[in-house]
Amino acid sequence: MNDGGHTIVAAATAPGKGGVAVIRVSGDRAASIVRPIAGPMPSPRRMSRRTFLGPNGNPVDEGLLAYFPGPGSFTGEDVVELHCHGSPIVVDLLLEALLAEGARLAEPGEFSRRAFLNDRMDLAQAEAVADLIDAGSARAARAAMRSLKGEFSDRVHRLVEEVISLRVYVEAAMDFPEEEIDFIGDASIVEGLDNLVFAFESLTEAAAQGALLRDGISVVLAGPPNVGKSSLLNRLTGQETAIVTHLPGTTRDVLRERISVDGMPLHVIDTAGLRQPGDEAEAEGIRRARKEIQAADLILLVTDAAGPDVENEISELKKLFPRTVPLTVICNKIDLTGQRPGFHQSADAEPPVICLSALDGTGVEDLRHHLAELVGYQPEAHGALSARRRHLDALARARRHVDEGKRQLLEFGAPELMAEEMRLAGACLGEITGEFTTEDLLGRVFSTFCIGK
Ligand SMILES: Nc1nc2c(ncn2[C@@H]2O[C@H](COP(=O)(O)OP(=O)(O)OP(=O)(O)O)[C@@H](O)[C@H]2O)c(=O)[nH]1
Ligand SMILES: [Mg+2]
Repeated sequence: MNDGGHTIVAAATAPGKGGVAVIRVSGDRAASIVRPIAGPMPSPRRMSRRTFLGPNGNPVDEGLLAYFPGPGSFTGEDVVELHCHGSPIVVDLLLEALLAEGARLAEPGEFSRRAFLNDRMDLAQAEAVADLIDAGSARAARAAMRSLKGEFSDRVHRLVEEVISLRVYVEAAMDFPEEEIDFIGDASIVEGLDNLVFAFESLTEAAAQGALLRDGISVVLAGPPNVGKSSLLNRLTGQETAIVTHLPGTTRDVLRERISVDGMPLHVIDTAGLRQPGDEAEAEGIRRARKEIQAADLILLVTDAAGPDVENEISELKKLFPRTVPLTVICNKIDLTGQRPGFHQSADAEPPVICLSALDGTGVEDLRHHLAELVGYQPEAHGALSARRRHLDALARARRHVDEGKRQLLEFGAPELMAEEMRLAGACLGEITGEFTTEDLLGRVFSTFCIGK
């Protein structure tokens, strides 16, 4: 895909009918490709009214033409935009005409990829454009906007500078071995390392909030049949999404619904009750349920408060769940038992329990709070930065190198190893902004974008 020489074209607006559609052309030949269709270029960044010609030279629409010469354009190349009426037919005809003049259809994310390769924005900013478009809430959009403006990248750069300056300081000292240097007693280095760790923590916190706002978490409702899993799904979504009956084994297909807890997206997944299956369809349902359980961020093990031997049931089912996934027990149907609704934590090693009634809704609010708290979501916090798991992963790896470097220097008195760890930390941070990238990483990032972005 690295044929920067090609001029690319795509509709920048969503497919379908609308008032206006925008076709974007980018590349060295943008102006000459558009000229036969819409005439000579207007003055830069000025709209000019034109008749657009289709593939056979017949007029297909009246619209506006805009010209953004590189390198000051979105992609850094010459960009031309045709604003036509939002008719899928008109858009197709104009695309066909532009392709016939020698443009190539853009791949997903190719405009943004060119913007990145031409230094118009870094990788985290390019991702923030996609996040702004995909934002599921006003808060997620604000977080994306902050990252788009470069707030996230700036903070990553500041970390990189800190890492470099500590490394340079230590390396400079190593160049004068005759002067015995006491790193441990050196207040500026100890303070520098402490500040760095603090900066990592605060940036990770802001990025983690952003990643939660963007991706949310997936919560699987699992448990024996007839305990009220589907009823709880319906209660959470406020709709009759799932079929509920008094018969055990009602749910077979996996049902997914997206809800929001104070702006954080939750993907709630209802599954078949776990038991010895009665028929083939149920067996398949249970197999799918187990697959969802393996992939969950959080499992809600739903139980029937009025059922016999609940304790035993819980301990049997727990064996099926992956140990790494957090588990909360839902004690449902308390309208039948009169138990106190809300959060109960028995012993430390035991999973927390939320008592509720999916039937009348008592205790469901406690469950919402619990979910937000469990993942550390702070609805009131300001300053979330749109971020992805990729960023959190790079931050965590960089942080580990910093911790290790600190240990090497202060515990083992090994400045050269500390310098090396700092170099590695810097490389991890560079992955976020795209200073250190591989073709593979770029492919993964931009292929998730849509065409025309
Ligand atoms: N009293 C009472 N009944 C409930 C409650 N929640 C669910 N039920 C009833 O329990 C029965 C089973 O509910 P479902 O939601 O279908 O249970 P499920 O766990 O999805 O069952 P399967 O899909 O068969 O695994 C239905 O008759 C519900 O009306 C509750 O909180 N209180
Ligand atoms: Mg069900």
